Amino acid sequence: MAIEQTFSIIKPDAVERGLIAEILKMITDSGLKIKGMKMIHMDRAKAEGFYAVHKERPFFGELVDYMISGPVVVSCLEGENAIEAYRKLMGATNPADAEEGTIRAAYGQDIQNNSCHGSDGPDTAKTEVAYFFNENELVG
Ligand code: YYY
Ligand code: MG
Repeated sequence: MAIEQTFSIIKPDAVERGLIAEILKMITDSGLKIKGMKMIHMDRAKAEGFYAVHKERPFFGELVDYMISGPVVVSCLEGENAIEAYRKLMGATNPADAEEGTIRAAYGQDIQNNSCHGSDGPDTAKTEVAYFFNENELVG
């Protein structure tokens, strides 16, 4: 299996409730390695660019408002099959549908306040890592 990188966000609802450490522990316990990490507070343009793929969806405006409502922790994760492995660890988009043992089952509040983001494929992983990190910030 290939060593991959993926992109993760610990979203505002989780940061606000003091869950950074708990979520990072689930990530590192799963075997994923943190290559780069920082806490940021996105402005509207940054969040709109990040979620541009959803801009025609009815929830886009609220999603962007939420993503800029507070700080987030962005990271680049690395490991075997990292993209799929991290999607599995996060669980379903709607926490109500997320399997036990996943981040969203443990901490997600509703479909919007679902605590985490993870890239959905190799192309988006590359784009998303590069959208938030310079090469020299991937120090892990
Ligand atoms: O990749 P993932 O985060 O699991 O879901 P997406 O379908 O890419 O949607 C991105 C983001 O948008 C989701 O995490 C919450 C929000 N969202 C929403 O607020 N309402 C929906 N009906 C669908 C998604
Ligand atoms: Mg997605």
